[in-house]
Amino acid sequence: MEQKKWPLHSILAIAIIATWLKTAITYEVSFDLNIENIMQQLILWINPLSFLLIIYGVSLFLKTTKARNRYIVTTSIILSVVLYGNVAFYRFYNDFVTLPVLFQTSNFGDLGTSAAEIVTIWDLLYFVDVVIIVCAVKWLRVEQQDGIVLPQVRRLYFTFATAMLVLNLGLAETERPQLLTRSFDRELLVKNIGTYNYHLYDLYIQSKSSAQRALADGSELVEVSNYVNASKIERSELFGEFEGRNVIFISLESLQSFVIDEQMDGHEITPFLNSLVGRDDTFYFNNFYHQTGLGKTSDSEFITENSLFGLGRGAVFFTHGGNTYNSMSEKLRNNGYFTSVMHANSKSFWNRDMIYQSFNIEKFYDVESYNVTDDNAVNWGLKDKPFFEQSVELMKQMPQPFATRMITLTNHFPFTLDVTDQSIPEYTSNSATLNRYFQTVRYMDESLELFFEQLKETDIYDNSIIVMYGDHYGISENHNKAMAQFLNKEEITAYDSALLQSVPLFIHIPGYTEGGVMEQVAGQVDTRPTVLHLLGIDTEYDMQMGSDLLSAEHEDFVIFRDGRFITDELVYAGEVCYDRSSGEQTDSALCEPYIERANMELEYSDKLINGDLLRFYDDQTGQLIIDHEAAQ
Ligand code: GP9
Ligand code: MN
Repeated sequence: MEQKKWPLHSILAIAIIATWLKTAITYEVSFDLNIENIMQQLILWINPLSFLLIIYGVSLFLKTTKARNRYIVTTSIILSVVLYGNVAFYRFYNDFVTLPVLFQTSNFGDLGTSAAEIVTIWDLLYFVDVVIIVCAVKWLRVEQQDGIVLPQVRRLYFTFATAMLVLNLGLAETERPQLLTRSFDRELLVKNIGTYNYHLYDLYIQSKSSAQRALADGSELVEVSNYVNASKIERSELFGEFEGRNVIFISLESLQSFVIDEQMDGHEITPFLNSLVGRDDTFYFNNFYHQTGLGKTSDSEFITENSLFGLGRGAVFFTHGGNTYNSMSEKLRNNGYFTSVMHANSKSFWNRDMIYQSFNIEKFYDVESYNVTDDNAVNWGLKDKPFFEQSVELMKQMPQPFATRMITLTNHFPFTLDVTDQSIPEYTSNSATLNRYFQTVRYMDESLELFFEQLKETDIYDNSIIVMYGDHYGISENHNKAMAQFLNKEEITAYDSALLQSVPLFIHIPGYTEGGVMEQVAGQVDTRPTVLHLLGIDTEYDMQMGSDLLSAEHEDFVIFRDGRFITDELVYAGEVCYDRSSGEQTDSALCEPYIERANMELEYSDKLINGDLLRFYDDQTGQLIIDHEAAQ
């Protein structure tokens, strides 16, 4: 009796389902993805599907059943290898592989020796779909139809596949707005678009930057270098005054200046920081601005490290993590400092683990270095108080002099806090975000006070400089109405918004007696030369955009990443030139020369990064390395 045959394209359907299920199960058992709600779970389950429909669907363009089956089997093998590669890599590094890492073979040195520990016989299960597909091809009796697949069938098929892709991206966008433009975390990407799509995305990002890099050569550096040299100013009189001191940078999450020395419904918001304002041992800069873009905290780190701007699109930490940089940490390291970053988050967030290698930072105290429990964590992770407490213990172990950057976390959107940690009530406005913000700011302020106290109990405090700065805005323009209410204004205009980008900068120098409130108009690019000079480290050959804030020649001019700027007399925002003191629109000719300079500076900074031009530069001698080979 003639056995009933399976319908046409059964092999395709089996392949899609088998690989889909295998991938979904792999997500569950092999990666630690922190799924927080049903929506995320749903996205995780559907995200392999759109990709698999498309990649296996290519078989529909082949003319014979044999060719189609061969293509499907080959594809399933390749996909299994990719997925398994990820699983093995994840076991070792707790991270997802990126193309640059794949080609940075030195990374795998450690991997080779412990390969035996990583691989087990059970890993063959990662290829189970291949086995199923091969068996189906071999033994299943499927309707055969050679020749081209009907265009209508193909059209229907790919319409469905595209719909799945759009559904996936749409859901991901609601769950994580700006996922692809900000590209902040590999884990989030994998969670939302899946491993396979993630690799395609990574491929796209990398090929774009490699192309720009490949086309660049040292001669492009000449123009940038001329500009940088022409902008150099004399260093401050305090140059070298604090040589040999440790330097502790503290990145104050989402802290804006508008809360400093202010009250909310009669409650002081930042009592501890306020106590430093105007003190002899502290420079407090009240006219200092963040210059970050989409890369938020990571941009602030980038700017502080390199005195260059982040990029206009995406996070430079992610897109150019493998570039050559002459970072501040590297400079400090060359001057005998032990360099580190302390931040209780996963190391791959913002691609930090990778770019810190490019910055030549010796040690990254990431979440693994901290004891995080349900009790001492809130919102994004370890609360600031235990973070500082544990960090002091780690600091005691550091060789001195050291330079470290501590990155706080509690005052992060959505600004949630345990009731027991709330020292002041919520504000009352139409923005729950702003209402809570004051409470988490206050918590951060208290944690800083605690940190200072604990540090004073060690020998570190007296021998350090503590530099604290707000990393970027915390309250976006979506909360303008509530902000206007808090600031007692009718409305928040483009002019106000620009000035609201001010973040505090404190340079606290125990034992110093001539500090005070500083009104220089400045930005995060200026931090590096200022601090290096205090420590007696020269910046003559630094290819960077900042200038010493304490120098008499410092110019009152700060450029934002989006082209806005502020001087002591002007504010340029929303393509309007404002008189700074009145807030009224003024003659645009006054802004013209600054607009030009702002654009030029941003463009030069972009050029350096996109072309990876610092590989053509010797920062010890200020010489350009035009010889290509030398710069590879
Ligand atoms: C994450 C922390 C916050 O590790 O630095 O990043 P953000 O969202 O502020 O850029
Ligand atoms: Mn931040």
